[in-house]
Amino acid sequence: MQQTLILLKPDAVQRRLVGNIIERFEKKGLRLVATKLVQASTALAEKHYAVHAGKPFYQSLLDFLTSGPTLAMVWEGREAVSVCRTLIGSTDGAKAPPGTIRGDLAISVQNNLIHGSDSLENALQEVQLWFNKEELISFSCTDQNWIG
Ligand code: IDP
Ligand code: MG
Repeated sequence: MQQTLILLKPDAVQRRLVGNIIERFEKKGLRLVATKLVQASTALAEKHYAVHAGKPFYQSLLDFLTSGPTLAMVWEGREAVSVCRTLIGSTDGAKAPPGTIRGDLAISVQNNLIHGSDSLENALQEVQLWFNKEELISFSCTDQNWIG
C-alpha cells in the first residue's frame, strides 16, 4: 500500500475547511495513518519547497507556509499518491475542475489549501521530513475487504 504526505496549508486551517477536506479522503477509502498540527519553521518550509527555490513566488510561498498552523497528515491506500493528487486538483484553484478540493474551495494559485506528494519517491522523502517513524500508526480498518 502506498503512503503519501498531505498538508492542509495555513489557509485551510484559517478558513475552517479541515473537516470538509478530511471527509473527502476518508470517503474515498484512504486510511489516515498519522496527523499533527505543525507551526512550520522557515527551515522546514525551505526543505519542503526546495524544488521551487529561486522561482519568483518562492519567498511568498515560504511566508505563506509559515504564516500559521498546517495540518500535516499521512494517508495510505491503493495508488494513494495519484489518487490524492486527483482529489486535490490542479495547482491554480481558478482552473481546477469542480469536484476537486481546489476546484470546489480555492480560487488562488498560491493559497490553494493543500499539498499532496507528486510521486512515490517524493512521498517517501516528504513523509520522513514531516513525521518521525513512531508517529505513523499501522492498522487495518474493519471495512478493508469492501474498500479494496
Ligand atoms: P502543487 O502544489 O500543485 O504540486 P507546485 O507547482 O509544486 O504545485 O507549487 C507548489 C506551491 O507553490 C503551490 O501549491 C502553490 O501554493 C505555490 N505556487 C505554485 N505556482 C505558483 C505561482 O505561479 N504563483 C504563486 N504561487 C505558486
Ligand atoms: Mg508540487
